[in-house]
Amino acid sequence: MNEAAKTLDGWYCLHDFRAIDWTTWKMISSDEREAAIHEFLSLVDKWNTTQAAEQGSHALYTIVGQKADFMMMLLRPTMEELNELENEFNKTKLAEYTIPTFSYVSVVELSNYMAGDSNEDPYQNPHVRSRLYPTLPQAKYVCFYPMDKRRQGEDNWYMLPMDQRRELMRSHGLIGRSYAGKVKQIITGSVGFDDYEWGVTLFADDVLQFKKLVYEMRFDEVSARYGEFGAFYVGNLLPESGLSKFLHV
Ligand code: 76R
Repeated sequence: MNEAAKTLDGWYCLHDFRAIDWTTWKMISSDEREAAIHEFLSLVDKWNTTQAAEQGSHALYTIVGQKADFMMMLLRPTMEELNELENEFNKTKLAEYTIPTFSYVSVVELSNYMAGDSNEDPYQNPHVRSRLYPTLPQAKYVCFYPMDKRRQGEDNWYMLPMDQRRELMRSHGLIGRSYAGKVKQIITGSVGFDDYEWGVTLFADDVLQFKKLVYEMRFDEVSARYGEFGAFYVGNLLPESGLSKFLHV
């Protein structure tokens, strides 16, 4: 019997990480820099219009550490639109001074481990819709990492029967819920899209809550036995009003 968890899939998601080539950015005139910032702000303005029409969402964060300088997280109804967005950015003046360091392609995902029995169409449920098509919060901090569920010897998530996975996910969900109001998580599925199976994006106003939550989950069987993790990125909210300062040299 095929016991794959059923998923509900929402907006497509691109996490686009860039470093800034500060050396060449400093070499151009301040007028050119102003024009590049202005052009980028007009692009963000277009994203704001899309977001206000609930046809997508976006978030900008500066990244701490050498893995990147900033991240654009973009959500759109189709893969084509995501692709257009990244190309549009790549054609801007600012992009000439950025170096792509990492990207992640996925789709907002809810799985049915915790779902109750119901005959209603989940895609019509307003609560489900708000999670599949979320407006990203303007939280002060973001944490992103890709992850897999292990498939190794005795520890093979994909060989476990549905009932057992559901039980394990219940305990996972309980830990998660104890962070309600402190950490908001968006799970995006990326099997067939990118190198890991999921992207985990966490938002919080207290950055320490990321460490506490991820640490606590490490002791839970789902993560302790079955979790495999990629690189972690942590960053600070980059509001539009802060862009000029961030790019000021
Ligand atoms: O969707 C739900 O809220 C129901 C319960 C739930 C599911 C099905 C849930 C709750 N998660 C689910 C699925 Mn989760 N989650 C992670 C990580 O660092 C680690 O150890 C793991 C990374 C965190 C921090 C986290 C947080 N979750 C998943 C899946 C898909 C699994 C699959 O399909 O096999 C992954 C990969 C994953 C990973 N999870 C929660 C949280 C939090 C904070 C919650 C509570 C959400 C809430 O109740 O509001």
